[in-house]
Amino acid sequence: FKAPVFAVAPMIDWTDTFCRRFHRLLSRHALLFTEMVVADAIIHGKRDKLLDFDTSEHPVALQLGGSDPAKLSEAVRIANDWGYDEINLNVGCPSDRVQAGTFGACLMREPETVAACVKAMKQASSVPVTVKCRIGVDDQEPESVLPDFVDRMVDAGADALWIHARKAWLQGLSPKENREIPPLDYPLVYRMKERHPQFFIGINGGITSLEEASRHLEIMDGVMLGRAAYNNATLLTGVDHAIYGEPLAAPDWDGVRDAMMEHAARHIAEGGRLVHLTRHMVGLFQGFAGARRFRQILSADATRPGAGPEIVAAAFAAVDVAAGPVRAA
Ligand code: FMN
Repeated sequence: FKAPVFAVAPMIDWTDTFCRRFHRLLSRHALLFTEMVVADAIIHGKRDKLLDFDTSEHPVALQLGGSDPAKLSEAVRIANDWGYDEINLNVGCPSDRVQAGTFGACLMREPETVAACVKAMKQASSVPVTVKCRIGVDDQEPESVLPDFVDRMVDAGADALWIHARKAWLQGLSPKENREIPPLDYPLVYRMKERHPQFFIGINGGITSLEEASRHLEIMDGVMLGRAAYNNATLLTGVDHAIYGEPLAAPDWDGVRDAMMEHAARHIAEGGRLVHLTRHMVGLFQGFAGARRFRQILSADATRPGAGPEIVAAAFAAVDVAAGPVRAA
């Protein structure tokens, strides 16, 4: 597991295959996470619909939800055939739906269960197994529970840990509030890296720019951006240079447009709708002249029944891409 890694976070309803195809056109190297997929759904549900992705998406990490080692191991065994680059266990998401199955962030209270899950997943997996967690939940004391949690993940053989640097409050806060209200504690996450110099640890939560990301990478092995990467996807066009040291190059916007039109044509031919792809593109070009028109075309014209790939061309044509951003995003 080689540092540095820049990851786009797992986000339910957002980081589906169409979002990831789009993000991949903006960065060749960023690690892209799926939405969380529940182990039971893979075992009993429509596997193709849950697991299919486009080969262009690599490197892509599948995030699983679950707390039963046997089920997680079976889900991993099934998912092996799809060729994901990494399997990740969700120990950070506080949504009600997730709590009902006792998984997600509430597992911060059951580190021995998480360790058993990781061991079982490692045995079943042909690729690295990683964990995404919080620094604690509810009245837990992060200073004491997080070091213990990290130690157990290392002992269990996890290949990496992604830490969302804030607590989750399982009672009283909505999932959205749980991404905003509990304060961020980056220094605590930095100390986990000091404690385990040989173990890959990535940091997540509230990072909004590549400058901030680079600063975290002076200490951490990886940075993971969620909302900023999604809402301001233009940011991803700087990742290959700023994080992976590739030569500085202007984004190939014509290439992005053409590839999205191809993805759209294929998806529509298979019975899908244009909006499944374009809904993820609305936040592109923040700060560019014409961004407003771009947004309007994608949120109105692209949603009409029968809308075709030419709408994508029209949206791009509304933007002065050559001038680049003319005001702060
Ligand atoms: N975290 C998960 O581990 N699994 C999920 O499926 C998941 N779904 C999310 C859906 C949305 C719409 C958002 C905004 C966040 C979600 N998260 C999920 C949390 C993000 O992965 C990330 O930890 C959080 O947004 C903090 O990072 P950020 O400040 O860069 O956005």
